[in-house]
Amino acid sequence: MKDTKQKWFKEAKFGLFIHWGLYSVLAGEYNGRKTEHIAEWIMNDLDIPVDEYEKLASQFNPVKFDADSIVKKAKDWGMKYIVFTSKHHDGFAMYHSQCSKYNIVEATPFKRDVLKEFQLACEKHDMRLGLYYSQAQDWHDPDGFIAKKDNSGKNYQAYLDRKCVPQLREILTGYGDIALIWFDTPMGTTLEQSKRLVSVVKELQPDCIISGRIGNGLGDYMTTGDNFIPSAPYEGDWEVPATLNDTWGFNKDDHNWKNPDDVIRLLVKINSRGGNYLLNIGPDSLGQVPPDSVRILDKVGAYVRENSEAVFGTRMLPPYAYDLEWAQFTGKPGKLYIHVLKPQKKELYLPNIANRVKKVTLLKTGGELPFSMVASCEGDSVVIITLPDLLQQRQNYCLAIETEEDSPLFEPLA
Ligand code: FHN
Repeated sequence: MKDTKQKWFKEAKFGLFIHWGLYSVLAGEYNGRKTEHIAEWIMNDLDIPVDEYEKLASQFNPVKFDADSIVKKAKDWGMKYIVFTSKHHDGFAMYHSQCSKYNIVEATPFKRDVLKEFQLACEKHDMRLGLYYSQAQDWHDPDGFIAKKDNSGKNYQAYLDRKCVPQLREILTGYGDIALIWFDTPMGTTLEQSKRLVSVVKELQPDCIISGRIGNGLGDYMTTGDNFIPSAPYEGDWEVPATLNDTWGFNKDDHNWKNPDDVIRLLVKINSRGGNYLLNIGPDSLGQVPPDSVRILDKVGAYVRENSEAVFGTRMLPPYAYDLEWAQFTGKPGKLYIHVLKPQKKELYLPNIANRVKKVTLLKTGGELPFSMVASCEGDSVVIITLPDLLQQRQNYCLAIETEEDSPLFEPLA
């Protein structure tokens, strides 16, 4: 079982992933060819030569970028941490690196250190800042790994010494408190090499936690596959990295946006199984967050704000808890939250709820709802909650069931 020993991560439940880099200039298309894969992989998937891809830097001038407004939005959406791509697989540093000129300050007309701007905005808005760093894949450095290509003849250790470790030191010393380092795609990283990366992180920032994708089982928490939700509750600290459409980096042709109602469901489903939801935005080449991402997250954020008690600090529910079409459940000791996600008629029937219910309220207002307990013919107790007229046929609201402190939230099925 993974344990970050960091209360903030255990209680966070909702974070913002930001994939932003040179690939946003291409937005999924290079020389008339469109990528069919995630847009930040376009260099690899369309075999763009390094010297051609490098030229994108001279076109990257994201004058609409505003770290403050993005962080403020994340705060409004109820997110508790941000993870920003300081360097993705393309090898381009989105901060002022001293050990590679291939960075946003020295190689672009923009010349601004966007990581510094994120740091200051996060400090201002009391938001934790985590950094994605692609430790193994680096398609720019001749010795970095490249997925799906021939990596024989590469001296990965030389790349680690020359670029990866020095850059890690830079991001861990120049940008204030870093809440976590989000390593990704370890590929051929050996156990010894992973251990070295861990020791660099912990030596510089002992409280900084490390994603599961450092490889070799060393992360402080489990990172699931992209958009993958474990089918049952999972003990310990973990996180689901997820997209709002089918790409991480900006793709002008990807309009397969998730429905906000589905995103709310996914959030509380992940929370009820014990995990955090790290949801992505991919700003465009001007630094603008796609309006569809804002539209979806505004709606999700409104739900999270109204029902924050039923999201933050919730604990994993037992495996026999419900997973219903019309409702998802989250809980804390003495409290069970019913997220009603589909319109219901006058009464809610909840079998197998632990039977020492003290009170049922509408979480948003605190208003009490009438309820009764009856024994089903199978012998277990059923809680029946009567919905007031104004809640009937409505969706996306949350009810709180208060039980005796030591009462289990659900009765195991007989
Ligand atoms: O290859 C990356 C991908 O571009 C993206 O960064 C995701 C986020 O989880 N991680 C890798 C694929 O799993």
